[in-house]
Amino acid sequence: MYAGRKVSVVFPAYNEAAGIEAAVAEFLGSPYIDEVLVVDNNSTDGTAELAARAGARVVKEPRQGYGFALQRGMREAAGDLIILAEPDGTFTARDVLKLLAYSDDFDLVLGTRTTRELIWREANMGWFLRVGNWAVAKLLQVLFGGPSLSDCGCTLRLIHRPALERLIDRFTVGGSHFLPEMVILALADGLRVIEIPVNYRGRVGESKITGSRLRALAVGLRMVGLVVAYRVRFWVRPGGIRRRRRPVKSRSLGSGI
Ligand SMILES: Nc1nc2c(ncn2[C@@H]2O[C@H](COP(=O)(O)OP(=O)(O)OP(=O)(O)O)[C@@H](O)[C@H]2O)c(=O)[nH]1
Ligand SMILES: [Mg+2]
Repeated sequence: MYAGRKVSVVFPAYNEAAGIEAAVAEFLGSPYIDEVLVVDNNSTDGTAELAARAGARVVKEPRQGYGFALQRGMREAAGDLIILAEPDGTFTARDVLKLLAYSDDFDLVLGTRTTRELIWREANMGWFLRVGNWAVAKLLQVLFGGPSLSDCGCTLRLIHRPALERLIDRFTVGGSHFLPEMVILALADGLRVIEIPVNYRGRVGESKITGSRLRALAVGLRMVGLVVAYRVRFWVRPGGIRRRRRPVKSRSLGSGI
């Protein structure tokens, strides 16, 4: 619980047996976190069983894809505050408190992994990924009038449930380029968005998305395509952009929004 609100953590998981137990234990060990929800995305290595044994609630998402897994987790999470993370050891449960602190004033709190001082030596965040993530984030920031953004691909983020309910039926991306869509729709809806630095550690287990430069580049290009396509769509149909910035607080669930 945080400020009287229930906190859920969502882990999308595809063959994460190597790190899932430790990740579930680490996040459940946080005094602020009420549930850890693991979305098992057709794992064949026993991820689901290990997660359940470690104390997570496990749901299965049959549609393969990072975006599908996250969307399923956001639908199933019971919390008033929903935190997306990964069960591969890259994010620390300690940083949850940073997200929570900013949730007092913002509807969507994004982590950024591009702060050099917080990138651990073993982390997969060399110059190519850092600059690539930064460049796509800046494009999104400029085209959608966002706050300062420096990372388009950080799973670690927090959203208030009422804010999520405004967005959840509008997500279209089931693949690895899902994250910017969440930010675009939030900004277009007038939600208050902020980005804060978080730790980024080395990964446990095998990388699925940004392990190879070629795969990372492909995801990055799809993100650019998504950002540009949304911008064009909103130019053609300007009603899609609301300029108001006002908080959507969990407590107002069911009243007023
Ligand atoms: N790529 C991929 N990831 C999935 C899928 N379903 C769930 N995931 C999870 O999504 C998260 C992101 O994938 P990662 O392989 O960690 O990709 P990344 O974070 O960009 O890069 P590294 O952590 O350096 O490997 C992990 O927790 C995966 O287990 C899927 O279908 N494809
Ligand atoms: Mg990862």
